[in-house]
This record gives sequence, C-alpha cells and structure tokens, in this order.
Amino acid sequence: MTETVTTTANLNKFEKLKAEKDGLALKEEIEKIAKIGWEAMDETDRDHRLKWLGVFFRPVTPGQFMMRMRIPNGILTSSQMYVLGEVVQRYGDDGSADITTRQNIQLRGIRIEDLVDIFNKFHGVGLTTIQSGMDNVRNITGDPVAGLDAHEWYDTRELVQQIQDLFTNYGEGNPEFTNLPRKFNIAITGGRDNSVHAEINDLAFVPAFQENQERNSVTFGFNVLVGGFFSGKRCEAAIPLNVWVHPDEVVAVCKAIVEIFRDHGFRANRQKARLMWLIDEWGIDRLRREVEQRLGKELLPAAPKDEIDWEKRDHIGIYEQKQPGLYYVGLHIPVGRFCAEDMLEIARLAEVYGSGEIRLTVEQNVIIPNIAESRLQTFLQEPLLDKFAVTPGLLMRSLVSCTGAQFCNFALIETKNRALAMTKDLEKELIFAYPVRIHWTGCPNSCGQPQVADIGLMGTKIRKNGQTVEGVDIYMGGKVGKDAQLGTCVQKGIPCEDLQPVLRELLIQHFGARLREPAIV
Ligand code: SRM
Ligand code: SF4
Repeated sequence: MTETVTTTANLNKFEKLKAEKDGLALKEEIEKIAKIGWEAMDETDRDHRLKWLGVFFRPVTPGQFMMRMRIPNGILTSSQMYVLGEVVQRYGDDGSADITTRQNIQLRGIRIEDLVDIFNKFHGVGLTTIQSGMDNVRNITGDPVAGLDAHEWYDTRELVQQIQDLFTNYGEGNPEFTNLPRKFNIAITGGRDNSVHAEINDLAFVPAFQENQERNSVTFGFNVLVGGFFSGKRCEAAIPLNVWVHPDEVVAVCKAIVEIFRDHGFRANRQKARLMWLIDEWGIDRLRREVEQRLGKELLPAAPKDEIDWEKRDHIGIYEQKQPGLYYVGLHIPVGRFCAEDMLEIARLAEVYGSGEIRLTVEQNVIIPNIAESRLQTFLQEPLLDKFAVTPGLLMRSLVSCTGAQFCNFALIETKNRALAMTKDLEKELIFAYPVRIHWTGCPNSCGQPQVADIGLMGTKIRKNGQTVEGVDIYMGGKVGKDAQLGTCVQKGIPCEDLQPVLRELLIQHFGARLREPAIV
C-alpha cells in the first residue's frame, strides 16, 4: 500500500484513484456495498469508481443513484425494456428514465441496496451497464435504422456489437480498457445521412467506396475520422486519419486506436486528455503510422469522398422499411424523458405490433420497427401516441436537452423542464415552415450538443440587477448530415427569463417562422 501511494503521489486525483484501485474491482464488492448502504461506503468508491459499473452517485439526490446502460447501436428488445421499466417502477415518483444523446438509456432513483437484484435482472436479459462512465469507451452509436433502411450502404449493427464486446468483454468488464486517460466516443455510420453525428466522436467510421482501377472495381468500406470532442475547454470536429478500412478491419482499428490512446494519451491534465490533444502533439501522420504498426500492416489511404450525401433525417413519423410490407414508426419522446409506465407500454407496443425490437436515436427518441402495414392504423390509434407523437410540432420535434440541474451537479441551469415549457410557448406564438433543431445543454461540457444545433443554448450564470441568475450563451450555424459542421457562439449571457423573445426573433429572422395571427374575439 505504501509503495502504491509513493508511486501515485504525483498523479492527478483521477489518475491516482484509478492507479490505487480499478473501478471494475467494485464488481466483486457489490453485495457488500448493497449491504452497508451509500452512507457507509468509501467515498471514492461511491463518487467515482461505481461509475465503472454504470452507477452514478448524484449529489443533487443523494441516496438515489443514476444508472447508465450500454445500448449498442441504440437497439434493445422488449424484454430488456420491460426490465428497465420494472426497475424504475419500484421507485414510484422518484423513478424515471432518460434517453441520452448517445442512443442510450439512464435510469433514475436507484437505491444501492437493490443493486444485486438489479444486476441479476439485467444479466437475465443480456443488458449491461459496464464501463459506461468515467475513463472508458462510451456507448457506441450506429445508424438507428440500420438493417431497415433501403438506402443504407451498410448495416452497422453487428460491427457495433463486436466493438462493444471487445471493450467490455461481452458486457462482463475488460480490465485492458478500464484505465483510459479520459472518456472515448466511437460512432459508425452505414447510412447516407450521418445520423450519429460522426464528426463529434473521438473515432468515427463513415461510409466510403475505394476504387481499384486495375481491377475496375469498387469496394465498400469506411473512411476513418479521429479526434472529435466537446469539453468545457475546447470543442473540435473530428479530422480524417487518411485511412480507408474494409468493414472486416473496423474492430481491429478500434482496438489499435484505443490502445494507442490508453498507452500514449496525456494523463497529467484532465482538461487536455482527449485524443485530439495527442493528435496535436504527434500530428496525424504519426498517429496513422502507430496504428499501422499495431496492426502490423499498411493501411489504404482514405477514399476520395465520403458517401454521406443526404440531409440528416430525424426518423420521427412513419416510414417504409426495406423489408416489403413492413414499417418503422418514430415516436417523439419530449426531451427524452419517460416514466416506468411509458417504458412498459413501449415494450408492449413493440411486442404486439412489431417484432419486439425497440430503437433509440441520438435525438433522444424511440423507433418501433417491423410493424406490418395491416397493423399500422390500429397502432396509430394507441393512446400512448397522444403522449409520444408521430407528428409533433415542428419546434418540439427536434428539441434535445441534456439532464441539467434537476439531477446533474455540473449544471449551471435547469434544462429539460425549461426547454419543454419554452418550446410549447414558442409553438403557441409562431407558425413554422420546417423543423428547427434547438439543443439545450446545462453547462459547457456540452452533453446536449449545442454545437450541432440550428440554435444551441449553453447554460451559464450571469449577473442581472445585481443578482446571479441562470442564463444561456447562444450557438448557431451547426450543420448536421452531409457537410456537417459545428456551430459557434453568437450571443453571450442572455438571462433565461428574457430568452423567449430572443428565440422568437431568431426563429423569425433566420428560420422562416411567422407570428400567429392574434385570435379575433
Ligand atoms: Fe456528458 C459528464 C450526462 C453525452 C460531454 N455527462 C457528464 C455527467 C456524467 C456529469 C455528472 O457526473 O453529473 C452527466 C450525468 C448527468 C446525469 O445525471 O444524467 C452527463 N452526457 C450526459 C447525457 C446523459 C446527456 C443527455 O441528457 O443525453 C449523455 C449520456 C451519453 C451516454 O449515454 O453515454 C451525455 N456528454 C455527452 C456528450 C454528447 C455525445 O457523446 O455525443 C458529450 C460531448 C461529446 C464529447 O464527450 O466529446 C458529453 N459529459 C461531457 C463532459 C465533457 C468531456 C470532456 O472531455 O471534458 C463531461 C465532464 C467530464 O467528463 O469531465 C460529461
Ligand atoms: Fe450535466 Fe453539463 Fe452534461 Fe448537462 S452538459 S448533463 S449540465 S455535465
């Protein structure tokens, strides 16, 4: 023990806690932890190491933990959704769940004494929460209509699962990858509209064809992007690694890059630890060479162009699948929040009308696929669709929000409830010609991705009339889909209480919204 302390003395707090004990070690201590309860637990285990198991202490609601799942490619079964619904159901009003901006689900209200039971239930239906927080590879995103979309280039589902299995050892935990310098985000898109926001991931694979002139043939594969990330200090879009890979090579390339990040990424300053900081130091050519060295072979240069040639779809509504006679229906889940009853009902609808499959989008919505044409009309009459609309208002439709102050202690403002209320009010005031994507995020960490929005709102604290009040910085110019680019800050420090008229003007001036005629009485 003394020796460990000596060798970790110069490390920052997080490197030290990781060096002293791997977060995964808590897996063996769950029964003990559940028995002694959160108040008696070692504080470092409670506040940090539990996140390796996907269990997050919430200082805002002490005793009621958040659990972050892993839902690869955002796809789950109705049995899994039943289990998730049942878990939050037992917490009554304290229980709820959120669909996240990484196509994932977080549960709220969790009591630590229930963990053994909950993990057993998850195990029974093939769910895992492992390595979903802290310095790990996060939920891997893929096209939400993979395998359903007649126009897709490649069905990403299997690849995403293989990558998750690699980094998590099939959901059991993989100590090889539990001590990265920082979080690591991976996305693979096989569709034409970049529905995963490839450009904001540390590592992304985008569809591209490689030409072989000698053989007069083209082969499908992916161009590789690296280094995209958002943080309070810096935001960068991913840049080309100048590599094209065949689908068979994707998993190995992920392994090589994450190993390089693990072994060479910077660990001294957590604000400068994401992959892009290493790329700054090394240059892209060195990173590429290191990847080749790890793989033991040369890689082909990037194909000249990506095959992302569509505007981004939001998947809300009713769409034909590539399988004749089948449809997928995208339900709008306002700011991604649902309660136990909603979750159980979604599971039921997926079973009764579809194949039992449920999908999630990075816009925090749900897709139920595989609904036969003959069942569609009956499905559309289901009462749940009054709450989770198939044709929501054009502003509500694209609303995204991070967790905010209700549960997140980093938050500078309340987000989800405020975003909902303001959007409803703006829809009462304005008529829209097309959807406008507004993203709320409670602090500069940017979990709500304001930089990809038409209008991004980032929480801040400001002074108004001598008082500190909640406010936002406004981002604009985020472009998604083909030719994606990040938005930038255009206006700083608007008090939330003054925000609605500011948004109204922006929507009228830049997005074709019109004031509704006042009612004639
Ligand atoms: Fe995030 C930390 C919520 C997506 C950047 N994020 C947090 C924590 C864990 C902070 C905390 O412990 O309270 C938040 C948990 C609050 C809670 O109770 O829910 C949190 N992040 C979220 C979620 C739930 C937002 C949402 O409402 O959807 C998203 C969960 C994704 C998932 O399923 O894994 C979420 N976070 C993101 C994204 C968006 C993305 O991945 O596309 C980003 C920006 C992209 C990126 O990471 O490059 C993001 N979260 C951060 C950061 C800044 C990272 C950095 O390098 O500095 C932090 C703070 C940190 O890690 O130190 C953070
Ligand atoms: Fe919390 Fe800030 Fe992330 Fe919102 S952006 S969930 S407030 S850390």
